[in-house]
Amino acid sequence: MHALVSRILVVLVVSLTLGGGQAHAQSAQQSVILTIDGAIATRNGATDVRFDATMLDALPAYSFRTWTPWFKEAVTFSGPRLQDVLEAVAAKGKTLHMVALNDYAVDVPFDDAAGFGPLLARRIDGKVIGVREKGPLFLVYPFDDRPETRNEVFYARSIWQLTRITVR
Ligand SMILES: Nc1nc2c(c(=O)[nH]1)N[C@H]1C(S)=C(S)[C@@H](COP(=O)(O)O)O[C@H]1N2
Ligand SMILES: [Mo]
Repeated sequence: MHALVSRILVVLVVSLTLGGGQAHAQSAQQSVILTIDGAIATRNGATDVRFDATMLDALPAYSFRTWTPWFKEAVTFSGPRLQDVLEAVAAKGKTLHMVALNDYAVDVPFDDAAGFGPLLARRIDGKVIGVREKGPLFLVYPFDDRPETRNEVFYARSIWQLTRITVR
């Protein structure tokens, strides 16, 4: 089994095992950051996978520093790669329908994950991104390293306050 898949499975099994009591289940419920549903093969809910901070932080962390349209200066984004999150849930599809807390939604081509290496950034300059500052997750492309992403198409895909991905 792929190392990453087995790693996330361990985290899923541990969170399911610990989730026995109702109080525990409730607190786990509150800490859900990202829900993924649709064409996935690994689940920890009936039809979806719910990631909390521990599960996201169990994935390999990547970071890059880049200019973006949203900040005056270059900042360092860090978090798991979109590609690794998709691999962890054994996602297969063509389109990622992404929905934000503010109801903004955008369709991101599945192949962007491997093609450009965007992050599901959870931190900016080392600090967890609050909901008021585009958190808890912000899909960001490495704009400085990949000039072909420096345009409106990719800015529109750069969804912040990301809360749900449906794999289609
Ligand atoms: N959550 C969320 N992400 C979003 C948006 C939004 O409204 N909400 N707007 C998108 C669009 S259409 C673009 S072009 C870029 C830039 O948005 P801004 O110029 O309003 O900052 O962010 C993208 N990400
Ligand atoms: Mo836009």
